[in-house]
Amino acid sequence: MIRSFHLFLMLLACFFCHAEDGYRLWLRYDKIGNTQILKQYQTHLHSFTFIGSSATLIAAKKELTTGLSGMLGKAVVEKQLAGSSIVIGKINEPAIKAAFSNKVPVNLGSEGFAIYTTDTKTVVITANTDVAILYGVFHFLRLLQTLQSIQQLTITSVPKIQNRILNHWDNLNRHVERGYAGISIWNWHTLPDYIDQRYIDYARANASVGINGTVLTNVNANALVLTKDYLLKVKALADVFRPYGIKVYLTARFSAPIELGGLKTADPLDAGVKEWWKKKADEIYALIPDFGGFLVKANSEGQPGPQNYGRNHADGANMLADAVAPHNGIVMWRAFVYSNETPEDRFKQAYNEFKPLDGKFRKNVLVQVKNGPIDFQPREPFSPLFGAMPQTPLMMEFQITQEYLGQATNLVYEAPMFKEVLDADTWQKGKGSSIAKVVDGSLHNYSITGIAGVANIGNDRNWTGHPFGQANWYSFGRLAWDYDLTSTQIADEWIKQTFTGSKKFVDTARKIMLSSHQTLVNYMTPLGLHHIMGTGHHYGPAPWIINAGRADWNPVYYHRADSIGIGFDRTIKGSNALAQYAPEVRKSFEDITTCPEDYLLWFHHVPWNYKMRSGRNLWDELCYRYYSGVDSIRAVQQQWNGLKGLVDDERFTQVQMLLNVQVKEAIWWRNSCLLYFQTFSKMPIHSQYEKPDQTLEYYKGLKFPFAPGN
Ligand code: GCW
Repeated sequence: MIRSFHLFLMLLACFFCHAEDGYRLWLRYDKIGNTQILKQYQTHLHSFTFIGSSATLIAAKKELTTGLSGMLGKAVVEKQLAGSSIVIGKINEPAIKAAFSNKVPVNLGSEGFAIYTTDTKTVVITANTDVAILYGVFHFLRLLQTLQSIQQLTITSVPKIQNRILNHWDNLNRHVERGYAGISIWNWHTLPDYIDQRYIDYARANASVGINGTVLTNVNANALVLTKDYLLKVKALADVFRPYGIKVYLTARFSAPIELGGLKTADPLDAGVKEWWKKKADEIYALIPDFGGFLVKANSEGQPGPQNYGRNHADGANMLADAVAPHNGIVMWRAFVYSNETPEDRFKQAYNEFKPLDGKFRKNVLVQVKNGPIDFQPREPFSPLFGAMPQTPLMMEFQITQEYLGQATNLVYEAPMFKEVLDADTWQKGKGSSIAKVVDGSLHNYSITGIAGVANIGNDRNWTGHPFGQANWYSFGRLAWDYDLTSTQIADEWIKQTFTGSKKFVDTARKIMLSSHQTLVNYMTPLGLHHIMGTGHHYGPAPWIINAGRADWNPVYYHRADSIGIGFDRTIKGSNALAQYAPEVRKSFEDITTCPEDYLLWFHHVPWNYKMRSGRNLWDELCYRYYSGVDSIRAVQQQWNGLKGLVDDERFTQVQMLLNVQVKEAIWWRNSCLLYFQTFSKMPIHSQYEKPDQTLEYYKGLKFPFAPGN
C-alpha cells in the first residue's frame, strides 16, 4: 500500500516536472530570465489587435499569444484598435495606413513583412499577404526571444529566394534514407485521418524561418505515393501545412506510367505517357489546388529516366513541366547524375550532361544542383554547373542531414559551410558573380528561383538526434531567406532561443559552433581529401576500400595515394575537370601555389615531400591537420563541461555524451587514415603526437552492418 502510494507520488512528480527534451526546438517561449528586459517588455506589450481572420492569421494570432504569454509570464489581451500596443494587419487596412500616417513600406512583395514602432510606441506588424504577416509575427517573437530592444523598430525583410524547400528522403515504410534521427515523421499508415501534433509543430518551425515548401518523399522514389489512397494522405498533410504557407511537393518516379498506369513505356515523347502524367497532375491538383510540383531524380544511381528511351533530361523534365504548368506547378529536376559506364572523372559528369541542355528547359523547370560536383563531402569546391547555365534557373541543393558530417553523433554547425558555397565566385560575368547571385536569380534574371535542403528530421523526440542538429535546420531556413546573415548572427539567434541568453553560454556555444565545421574537416578529410568513408552506410573512415560495386564508389578512386604522393589530378595534365570553371577560377585552382590548401587534393596529386605554406611537408601537414582536429574536439569537450548548470541537465548531458562519441570517432578517423596513408608515404608520425592505439588491420576489420541511414 505504502509502496504503491509512493509510486503514485513519483508518477505525479514526473507528470509535472517538465523535462527539457528538445521537442520545442527554437520556439520555446519560456519566461524571459533577464528581469530588466522582462520589465521593459511587460510594460510595453500589454495588448494587441489582429485585423483579419483567415486560417493563416488565426495561426499567427495563436503563435503570438502563446509566445507572449510564455515569455512575459502574463496574458496579453486582445483589444479593438484604440490603445493597443501591437497592431497586426495587412498594409491596405485603413488602421495600418493610419498608424503609418499613410507612409506604408513598399516593395514587400508577397512574402516580405515590416515591423515598425510608431510615434505612439505601437508596434505594427504588416505585409501584403497573410502568410507574410505570419512571418512577421515569428520575426517579432524572435526579437523578444533573443532579447532585442523593441523601442524603435524599423524592420523590413523580404526573402531573396522564392522557393525555400526541405527535401525529405523519406520512404513510405518510414525508413529515412540518410536519416539519423529515428524514422519518418510522416505516419502514412494512420494518415489521412490521424493528424499528429508533430505535423503542426513541423509547419510552425518551418514557417518561423520562412521555409515555404516540403518534398515529402525520397528522390529514390516509390510510385505508390501517386496512387489515390496515398494522395489523400498527402492532401491531409497539405491541409495542415497550408495555413503556414508551406506547399507540398512529391517525388515523381519516372516509370510510374508503367508501374501504375499499365503503359508499355515511360518514354517522355510518347503521347500516351504525356497524357498519363497530365491526368495524374489534374488528379493531384483536384485534391491539392496549391500542390507545388515534382522533384525528380532520373537516370541516376539506378533510377529510371528519359535516357532509358534515348531521350535527354530536358525531354523528361519538359514532359512533366507541361503536365503541371496549367496548375502553376514547377518541376525540380536534379543534376546529380554520374555513371560508372562513362569513362570520365565523376567530377565532370553532371556538367557534361547538363551544360549542353542550357536553355532547353520549360519556364517552370528548375535544375537542382548539389553544392559540389561529387556528393556533399565535408568540404567541396562548388559545382562548375553554377557558372555554366545562364539560361536555366539553377536551384541549390544542400544536405542538412549529416550523411558525411559525422551523422547524428557529431556536433557540426553547417552555416559556415553553406555560406562558403553561396559566397564562392563563379566569375561567370566577371568578378562578383557569386553563387548566391546565381541562385537568387539576380545574375541571370531568372524568373523563378529556389533552394533546397535535405532534411535532418525524424521522429526522435528532439527531431534531429543531436541537439545541435536543430541549428542546421534553422540556419538552412534563415540563409534561404537571407544569405547575407552571418553564421555568427544565426548561431547567436539559435542559441538564445534554443538554450538560454546567458552570456557565458552564448559565447561558448557560439565559439564551439563556428569552429566545428573546420574541426570536422581536419579530423576527417583535411586538405581536400574526399569520399574516403565506409561503403554503403558512409559511417566512419575506409580509405582502403578498393572493391566496391562500382569504380567510382571506391575511396581509392578519389585519393589516388601512391608512393609519390596523394590527391586527384584534375588539372590539364590529369582529368582536366578544372576546364569546367571560368578561366579565373580555373587559374587559381590549377596553379598549385595559388590553389587554396583546403582544396589542394581535390585538384592536385601532390608529392609527400611537397612543401606546404606552413613550411611542413605534405605528410607532416596531413598529420598536423588530423591531430589538430582531434585536439580541437577534445577542447570542445572541456568548453562544454564548463557550461554545466547554465542549461537544463537533460540536454547538457546529452551533448556531453555525444561529444564523448565524437572524440572517439575523430580519433578513429585520424588513426585509420594516417596509418593507411603511411603505407604509401613511408614517413613517420612524429613522436610529439600520441601514437595510434590500434593497428591498421584492426580498423580495416571494423564492420557496421546496422549503421543507420543506409
Ligand atoms: O550521396 C548519395 C546518397 C544517396 C542519395 C544520393 C542522391 C537519395 O548516398 O543515399 O540518394 O546521394 O542524392 O540521390
